[in-house]
Amino acid sequence: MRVTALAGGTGAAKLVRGLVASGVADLTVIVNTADDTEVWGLHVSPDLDTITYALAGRLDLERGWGRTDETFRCLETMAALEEPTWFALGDRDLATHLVRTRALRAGRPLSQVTAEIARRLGVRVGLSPMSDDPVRTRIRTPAGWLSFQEYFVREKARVEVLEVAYEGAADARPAPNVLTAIGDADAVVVCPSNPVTSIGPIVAIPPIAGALAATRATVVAVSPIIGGAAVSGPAGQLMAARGLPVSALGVARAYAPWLDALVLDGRDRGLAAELEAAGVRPVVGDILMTDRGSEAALARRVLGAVGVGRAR
Ligand code: FO1
Repeated sequence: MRVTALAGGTGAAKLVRGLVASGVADLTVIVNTADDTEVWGLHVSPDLDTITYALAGRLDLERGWGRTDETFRCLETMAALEEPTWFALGDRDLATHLVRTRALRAGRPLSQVTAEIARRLGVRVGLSPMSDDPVRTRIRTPAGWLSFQEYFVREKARVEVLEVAYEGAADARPAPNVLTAIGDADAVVVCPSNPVTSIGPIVAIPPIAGALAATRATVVAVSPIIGGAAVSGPAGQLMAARGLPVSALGVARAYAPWLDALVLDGRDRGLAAELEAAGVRPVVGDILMTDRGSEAALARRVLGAVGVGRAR
């Protein structure tokens, strides 16, 4: 089965690992890059790195970002030099950003650089940024506009969110293999990532939304919301800021034009009828991924929903 996944960070990394473990051989992962930022003059692509490290067996599972067996000597030295250190780059992680930044400055597109870094780390899954063009999530707070990392890491998502914008999305071109990967897939899996700041920027690129609506693949999402709250991170606050209910129904509404099926937690089974009424097939089960076994089990449940075909 040909599977294409749309992915943000940690939750996506777990499901993608589950898809690999459950035997999906032809897998392409399209990753959000609207969280990308510049730190100490280096281009950092947090979601691409989280997925790459996870597939390479090098993701620090406790933090959910950065590399295993990490040290922070450079960070300590930057602090001594009175440089900003609120965004923590580890020593091993730094190597990735050095390689990426040098290649980008030499004029190579992010998609090529991403594939090259993944290959060098032993990753065999097709990995692509959503676009080679810069798209950036901006968060409007009472104190003004922030970048996503300023909001999420520096302010610890504790500030009020008034508005979310995807700068550059309307004119961004999908990265070279993105539209084919969606059009030729048997299944498109929307990972349990933040619908507003992880999946939102991907589908804000108009040709990508068009490809999702047109594909013959079944489009299945996994809810990142259980029982009215995000499994992790600020998805609830951001969904509310966008006027979406903080529930599996809100997730379905965010993906409404092209979603066929939504995998939601058993605790939310009461929403199944409303989902069906909205034209989305509910698939109820345990969706919390706490270990490798539950990652693979969720992947199998997602793939099980595919055989049924497109709902629309
Ligand atoms: N998240 C944090 O909460 N604090 C950090 O200092 C931090 C550093 C960091 C460095 C590299 C990287 O690839 C990711 C990093 N993250 C950090 C995670 C990341 O910024 C967010 O989890 C994602 O952008 C959300 O998907």
